[in-house]
Amino acid sequence: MPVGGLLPLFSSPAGGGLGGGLGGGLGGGGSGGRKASGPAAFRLTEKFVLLLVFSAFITLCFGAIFFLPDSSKLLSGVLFHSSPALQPAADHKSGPGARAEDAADGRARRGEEGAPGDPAAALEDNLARIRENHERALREAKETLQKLPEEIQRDILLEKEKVAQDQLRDKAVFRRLPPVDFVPPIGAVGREPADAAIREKRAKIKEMMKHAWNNYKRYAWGLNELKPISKEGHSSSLFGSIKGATIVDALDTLFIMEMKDEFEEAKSWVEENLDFNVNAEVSVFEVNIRFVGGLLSAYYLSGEEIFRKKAVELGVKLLPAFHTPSGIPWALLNIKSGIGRNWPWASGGSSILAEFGTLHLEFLHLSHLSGNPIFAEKVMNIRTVLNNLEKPQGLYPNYLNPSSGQWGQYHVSVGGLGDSFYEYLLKAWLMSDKTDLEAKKMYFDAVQAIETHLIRKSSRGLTYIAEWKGGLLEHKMGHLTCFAGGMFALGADDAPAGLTQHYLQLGAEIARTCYESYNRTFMKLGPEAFRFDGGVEAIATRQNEKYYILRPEVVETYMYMWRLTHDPKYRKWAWEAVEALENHCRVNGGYSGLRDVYLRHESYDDVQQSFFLAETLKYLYLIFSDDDLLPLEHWIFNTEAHLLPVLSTNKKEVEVNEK
Ligand code: DMJ
Repeated sequence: MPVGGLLPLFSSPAGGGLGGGLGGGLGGGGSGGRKASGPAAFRLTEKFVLLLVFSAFITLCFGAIFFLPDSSKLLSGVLFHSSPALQPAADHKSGPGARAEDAADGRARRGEEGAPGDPAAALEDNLARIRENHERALREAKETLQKLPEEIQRDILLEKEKVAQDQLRDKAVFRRLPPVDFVPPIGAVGREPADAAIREKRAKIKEMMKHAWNNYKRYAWGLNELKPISKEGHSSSLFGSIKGATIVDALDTLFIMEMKDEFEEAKSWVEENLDFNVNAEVSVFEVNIRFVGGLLSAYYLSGEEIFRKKAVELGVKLLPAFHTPSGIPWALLNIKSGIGRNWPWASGGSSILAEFGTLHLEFLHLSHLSGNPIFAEKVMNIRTVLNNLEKPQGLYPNYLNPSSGQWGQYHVSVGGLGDSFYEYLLKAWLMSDKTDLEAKKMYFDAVQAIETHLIRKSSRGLTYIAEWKGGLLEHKMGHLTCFAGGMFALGADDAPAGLTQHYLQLGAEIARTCYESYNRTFMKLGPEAFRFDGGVEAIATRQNEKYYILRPEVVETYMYMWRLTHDPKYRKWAWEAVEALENHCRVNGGYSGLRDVYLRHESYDDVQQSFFLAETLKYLYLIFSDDDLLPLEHWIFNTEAHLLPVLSTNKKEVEVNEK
């Protein structure tokens, strides 16, 4: 039936005027010659009133769709039936004003119901979200209405002032960078090893660094990483549009290997091209450990001002990440707008322990080198929040909500998501010249809880660190977890009474287990994760855990164990790793990760990770160097193996030359 047939009131005898136009138009071509008569014949004024009522009704309907909060979702969900999976990540965006739990909520719904593609679920999902938004808006409006207008105005002014002050303070830090007396580094370059065989091995590792560097320079110069098979640049979203990750990550390795020309060309690139004034959403953790850490390290080794300047400049850019109700920083930050958010997958919109817990060392040095306490204040506040929280069985869960300041999911791990938090507690103690007693206590308390609840021995005697999920153990250990052998050994000297030998032994046992994870593969390189269940020990059982991406943690532990015990087996194991890297990861265009270390033939992932140059090759080089190269009592390695000097007590009064 034509619509015109439903609307006799609007047809006019001549088909002209307003009513005729509308009726004729809607009804199509058939009603033009019909004569209006009887009750349907209205006077002009009546017609006008009716028209007014009708247009008011239409306006109301459209208004509801377009102007109610979240109407865009209503439009896409109701009118266009778009799949939630295809919608923009707006529901995951949790800027300073948004609630982090919204993001997690959205994700949980998707995950549980398998909603993508199911229009009914999508509709329900959208309506629920609209309801939620309405309720929240009402709540907020009610709260605001209870205030006097003067109070509201004052709140707005205060908030504005706070943001402006923060911005000014952040800028001032950079503008007023004070002169600093450069302290010549201790053991920044070492002697040639006396033993010819060791000398040769060390020279081989330097040659590997040259191969990795030259290929990066040739095919990916100025980009973040190299694709050694495709022979082109590789960009990771971790750094947004910040460029040059490999250059900054490699600086200190080039320096200690005395690759002077390469160091100079890297320095020139930093001077001319390293640019942080970009519109980039970055991982605060990754940018801190690689870029801030790499620049600080290059400064402390070379004394070149450009590195201090760039490190502080970048540090300032990261400060808005801390603008959260608890001061626990966001994981992701747009360094132009200063808007932060968390990973959409993180439990309950939480920040991640290993991320916000791995800023401490670099931020203390930023305060040290800028003469401004703001960086140190930010990381000390993280510690305060952590110390005020109840810990389940003395353990630190991996998730902490920055809005509520409360734990998220109870998942504890010394590998991914938790790892470097523990490392930084120990290193904060060591870097403070053993004055930061709070860090020491936190570290040893945490390690004690880890030993009780996570560390186990397999039936054939391999010690491993499992993962803890709300009281249940998953008998899996990640490649990342293997750094812990070195950590236990490094902390052993200061362990509570009588436990020094115990922690050295624990370090050695973890090193052995991780060595086994390498030795039980075809490639003699370790998988991403290995298990101790279903009759296997130190072997990956899941296909998606069989890859190796040039990670350093196992040789990192060998390095500490070698330095602390001089047991020759650590040099032997390290050399086996060198041979495996040469046999399976070296290609014409550099070094590549492997998709499956149990296969007989290499399947390359085609990425030369920047940490291969920053960490893996540096630790290997140190294993075949004398101990006077970067002595452990003077240098702390950040989690990306960048070098930070111990802030010894007589150096604490910043060597600032207030001229
Ligand atoms: C590096 O970026 C750092 O070592 C970090 O702590 C963990 N992941 C990689 C290397 O595996």
